[in-house]
Parts: sequence; structure tokens; C-alpha cells
Amino acid sequence: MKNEFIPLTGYRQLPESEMISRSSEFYEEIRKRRSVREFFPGPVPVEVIRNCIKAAGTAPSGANLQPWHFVVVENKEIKHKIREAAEEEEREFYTKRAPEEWLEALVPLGTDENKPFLETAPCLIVIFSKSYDVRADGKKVKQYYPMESTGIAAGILITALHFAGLVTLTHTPSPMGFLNKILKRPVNEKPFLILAAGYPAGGVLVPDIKKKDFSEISSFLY
Ligand code: IYR
Repeated sequence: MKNEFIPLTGYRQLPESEMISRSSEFYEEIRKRRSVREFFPGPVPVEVIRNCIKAAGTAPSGANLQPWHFVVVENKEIKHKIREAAEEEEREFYTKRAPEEWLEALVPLGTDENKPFLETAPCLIVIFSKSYDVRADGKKVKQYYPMESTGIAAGILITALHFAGLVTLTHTPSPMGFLNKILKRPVNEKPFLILAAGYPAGGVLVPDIKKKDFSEISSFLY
């Protein structure tokens, strides 16, 4: 393998005052993001979803191997299958698998085993993370930090969708192996996250929960 380097043409240094105003404006925008569990059933422009996935695909990744795959599901029958399978796992989770402490932590969110949003949301973006890739000649290629890399890509995707004017819900039924079967994805891809995306249902309510204070999430060593 050889390496080649090119100039950093996309970078422009900004005046400090502009950096401060832009970072502050970005914070004011992103702090409005809320996970929404009830969707308006109408469709979203596919171009928006495509652009947001392109944005996610720019994420940094271990050795730039980009160990992710995004499946966009708008098909009603497939969404129905995903809902049925997810609710089966969730029933087990809420009635058997989840320890009391976990159920207690979920109380403020008001979640249960019913996941109608998996059908009402016009778009489910199912994110897979690859533990290894398979080359055209069949050779397996190890991926580095696939979970961290896919997590970063998912964060950019959520941010892009919010910025574009859609709401999302991150959903992780556990285990998620059924997604490989339903979506016909190969065994080297592990389901990472279901991201439901769309418009919020009219008059939707969200939990009255707060983010931690800045002083609690950061420390500065000068
Ligand atoms: N997967 C379950 C439970 C759940 C777990 C966490 I951690 C959450 O932040 C929210 C829900 C469900 O989706 O209901």
C-alpha cells in the first residue's frame, strides 16, 4: 500500500468572533433536538435522507475502513415485519430480561414493549456495523474500532436529520439479529441501531427530562 497526500483545500480559518457565534448558534440549534416516539405518518423527501446518509458517510473511522451500512426502509410490509420482531424481543425484555434497576431508569421515558413508531415513522434507517469486510475476491478484511466508528457516523446522521428539519428516535431492541434476516444483510454486519425518522405527530409530547449541567459533563485543565 502506498500513501499520497493532498492539500487541505476545504479548510478556512475563521475569525474568533465568528467561531464563537457559529459554535453558539450550533448549540442553540442542536439543543432543540428531542427523541420523538410518535410520528406523523406522511412521507419524507428521499433526497433529504440520502443527503443525511452522505453526511454520515463522511465520519472518521478506524483506518478509514468505513465499517457501516445504512438500510433505508420505507416499505410497509418490511416495517411491519421489523415491528413484529422487535416487539417480540421487547416483550421478553420488559417482562423477563430487564433487571428492576434498568426498568426503573426507563420510567421517565415512558417506554414499553409496544413500538408503533416502527410502522408509523415513514422511514427507518437501520444502521449495521461490520466486524470484518469481505473483498470482491472473498478475502476477509478486519475492521478497526467498528463500534466507535459507526457510533460517530450515527451521531452525524442524527445531527444532519435534525438540521434538515426531521425528528428521530434511536431504537435498539436487544438482541437485533432479526434485522439481518428481514433485511437480508450478511453475517459480517451487526445491527447497530434502528433510527426512525420523520415528522413529529401533531401535538406530540416528549418527556420532561433535562441534560446534565455543563459543569457535570466537562472539566478543563489549563
Ligand atoms: N430497548 C427498549 C428499552 C430501552 C432501553 C433504553 I437504554 C432506552 O434509552 C430506551 C428504551 C425499548 O426500546 O423500549
